Amino acid sequence: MSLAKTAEQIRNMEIRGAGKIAREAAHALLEHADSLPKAGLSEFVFEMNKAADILLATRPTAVSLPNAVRIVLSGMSSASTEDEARILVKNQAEEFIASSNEAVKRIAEICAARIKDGMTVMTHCNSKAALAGIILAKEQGKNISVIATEVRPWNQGRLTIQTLNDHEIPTTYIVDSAVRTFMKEVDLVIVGADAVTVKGAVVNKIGTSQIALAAYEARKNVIVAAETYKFAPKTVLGQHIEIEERPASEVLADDVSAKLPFVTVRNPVFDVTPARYIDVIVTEAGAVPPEAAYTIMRDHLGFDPMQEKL
Ligand code: RUB
Repeated sequence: MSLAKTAEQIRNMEIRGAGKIAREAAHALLEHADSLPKAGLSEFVFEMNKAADILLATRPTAVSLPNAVRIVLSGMSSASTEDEARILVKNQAEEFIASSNEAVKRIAEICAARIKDGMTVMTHCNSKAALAGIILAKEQGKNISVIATEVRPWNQGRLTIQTLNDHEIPTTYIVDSAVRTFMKEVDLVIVGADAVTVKGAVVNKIGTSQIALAAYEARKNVIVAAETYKFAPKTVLGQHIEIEERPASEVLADDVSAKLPFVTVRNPVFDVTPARYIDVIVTEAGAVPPEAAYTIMRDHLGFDPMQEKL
């Protein structure tokens, strides 16, 4: 598949979920590096940076995307030949994809250890990392059940209940606005992340912060399953995570909106859950308190704020 096609699929959400977006972007860069005709090192670097920009322009919120692009292309311009740069990029892409898949497995083990026999887990949206932990707990023989939300307007909850059903996990499917009503039946909330800021705030699918508030009120723990490449170093430099706002037509059809000239539809697709509502963030490097976000960026993303351009 061409890089432009991958970018299009990320934009239109055929490829979605922060981890998958990162792995597919790495794969697209690998294939792109392979497909470029021999034209010298500087031309190769120019073309790869152009490709990176195309991928980065697709969706603004999931920081896994810029982190993956940076990891895959790092050191490319310091290579001595075009061949060396090409091999470097391809190797780094393969390593990133493999380590991303391994990270999800490790996160699943840690999350599963937190899921005890008899628990009811609430999850929101469709997070591979969060689901991997729930599925593993079931495979370990624990008698668990799940409450999964619908996730308006894209209904990612349908994907989640399909997966849970495939694994024969008893699941209750609820509309997003029923979260607080059902919180008393919940023992643990597990969600994924699109970005974690230096303050330990978690950016995830819209509605996550309401679930976290309801869980806090009911004294239920919220666990975030997030690979280390979901942490956003740019927040150390004072930048904010941009919250993607998608077309109004995803919420209300254009012909309906057209008849309601005084109504404006807003469709932000992520929200921010402050650190105080989160128990732990489970990464492949272990479960850490949200307050440890900076340490994760420094130790696992090789981020040195003194070396970064503002
Ligand atoms: C997906 C979403 C997921 C995170 C984590 O939003 O919010 O919870 O991306 O997913 P969208 P994963 O459907 O808009 O991409 O754990 O699979 O990386």
